[in-house]
Parts: sequence; C-alpha cells; structure tokens
Amino acid sequence: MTQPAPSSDPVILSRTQAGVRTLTLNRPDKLNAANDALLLTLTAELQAAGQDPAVRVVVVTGAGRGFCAGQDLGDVAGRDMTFTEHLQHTYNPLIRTIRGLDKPVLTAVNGVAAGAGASLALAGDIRLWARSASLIEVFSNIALVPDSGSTWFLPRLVGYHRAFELMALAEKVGAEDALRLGLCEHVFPDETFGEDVQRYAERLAARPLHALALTKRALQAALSSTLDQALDLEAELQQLAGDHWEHEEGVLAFREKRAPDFRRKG
Ligand code: LHQ
Repeated sequence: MTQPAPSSDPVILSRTQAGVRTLTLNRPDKLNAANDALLLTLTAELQAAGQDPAVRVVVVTGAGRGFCAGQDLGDVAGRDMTFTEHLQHTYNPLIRTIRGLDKPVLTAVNGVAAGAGASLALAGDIRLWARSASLIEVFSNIALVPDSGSTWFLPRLVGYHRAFELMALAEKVGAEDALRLGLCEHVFPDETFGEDVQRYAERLAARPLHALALTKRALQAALSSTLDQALDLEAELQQLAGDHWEHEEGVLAFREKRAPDFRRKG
C-alpha cells in the first residue's frame, strides 16, 4: 500500500479529562480530510481508549472549522489499492471499532462533515453538533457510492426516500435540520461548544458503564433482529447486568436515598 507522508503534526490529538478521552482529527487546513495515517491512528486510539480503565467515554471531534471532509482527495492518486481494499483497510475497521467499543463514543461535530466524514459523524452513539456544523452526503458529487456506513445509518434515521434524496443531490444539512431529522441529539452554540461537549460527556461518564455497554450491544443487535431474538438477548444480557456490582450499587443507593456512585471500582 501507499504509505502516508510523514508529518511533524500528530494527525490525532488525544486528551483525557475526568474520564473523557477526546480524540481530535488534526488536519485543519484540509477540513480534517482523512488520509490513511489519520484513519489508522484514530482506529488505534479508539481501541486503546476501549482498553484504558481511566477512560469512560470517548469524544471524536475535529480541529479548526471542519469536522471531517471525508477522504483526502489529494491522497488517492497513484494508490496501489482498489477502492474495496482501501475501504476494508481503513474506513470499515474505524466504523466497526466505534460501533463495537464497550464505551459510549460521542461524535462532536464542530463543522462540516462530508463524505466518509458524514458517515463518521453519524456513527457516534450520541451526536452533538455545533450550531454552524453541517453534513453533506457529498459522494455523488464525485460519482461515488456513499460508504463507511452512510447507506446503513442514513435510511434508518430518515427513511429510504429522504436518504436517497440527500445522497443524490448532495445537499448541505444544517444543524437545525439535522436535529429535526434525527441526525444529531443536541445542538450547542459555537462559542461554548467545547465546554458543552465536555460537560455532556462527563454526565455520561458518571452513568453505569457496564450496563451501558450491554445496552449498546443489545440496541445494535436489535437493529437487525426479530422481536423474539431481541427478547432472548435482553434476557441474557439482563443476567450479566444484574450480576454486576453496578446493579447492587444502584439498588443500594436507591434504598439509601442517595446518588449512586458508578465510578468506584467494583
Ligand atoms: C480537501 C477536502 C478533501 C482534500 C476540503 N480532500 N482537501 C473512500 C474511499 C476511497 C476513495 C474515495 O472516497 C472515500 C470516501 C469519501 O469520503 S468520498 C468524498 C470525499 N470528500 C469530498 O468529496 C469533499 C470535498 N470537499 C468539499 O466538497 C468541500 O471542501 C466542503 C463542502 C467539505 C467544504 O467546503 P468549503 O467550506 O467551501 O471549504 P473549501 O472547499 O474551501 O475547503 C477548504 C480547504 O480544504 C481547501 O483547501 P485550500 O488549500 O484550497 O484552502 C480544500 O481543497 C480542502 N479540502 N475537502 N476531501
């Protein structure tokens, strides 16, 4: 494969505060367009966050005025990989890692999310947008098929017809419309976006993480299962939750009329 050119600036910035690991895509002069180094590093950082007991919630965001402009179009010429190999090597493991991580992943969409960057924005368990953020299923502008999960996420969020229209016309969706369409859960002012995202993530970090990991697993399985299968999986996962110290702590805190402490070690 073509190796990315070495650069002195890290393509992903990592910071941990109060159990929240923030991973920032850091190619701001290109609206954080993705090259292999960015995608492979982001995937590795997510996997490391999944293994790190100090991390309870992961936030993925972008530096500068963009979230992610999708594939770096300057980086595709002369590539000795097919499109299929490229996706299987870089984008698909990234999206699978986010969806498979046993911790909540928030996408904090600070600016434009285009192409595979839009897919990345949609892949978060919870999507927080700045007021000036936008999403474009831009693929058809360069006569490509939406990838990195967009064909899976978008029709589930907005239905087949609206998804097809957004993909066919590559129209920009602003934050208000994104909220209305269910492409994001919250919109925060640009001026306070970083603080608002951190505050939200810390709220989530205080929740029972083992139970949330099981909930993430159950919801994702349910998206492609029958009701019968969902009922069976719920019964199986409820046993794992019920046997965990978090459940004991939750019930005890309820009886003692105090807030549960899910951050303590079991
Ligand atoms: C960029 C990019 C970019 C490089 C902005 N690359 N430089 C998977 C596997 C295999 C192959 C192909 O693709 C995929 C998946 C995909 O993601 S396909 C889709 C690829 N992405 C695009 O087609 C988006 C292209 N960019 C745009 O349409 C616009 O830049 C958007 C709408 C994102 C933002 O527009 P503006 O806010 O007007 O910003 P701008 O266009 O002025 O961009 C700012 C700079 O960023 C500019 O550089 P310059 O040196 O002129 O200031 C752009 O060239 C650069 N940039 N996107 N994807």
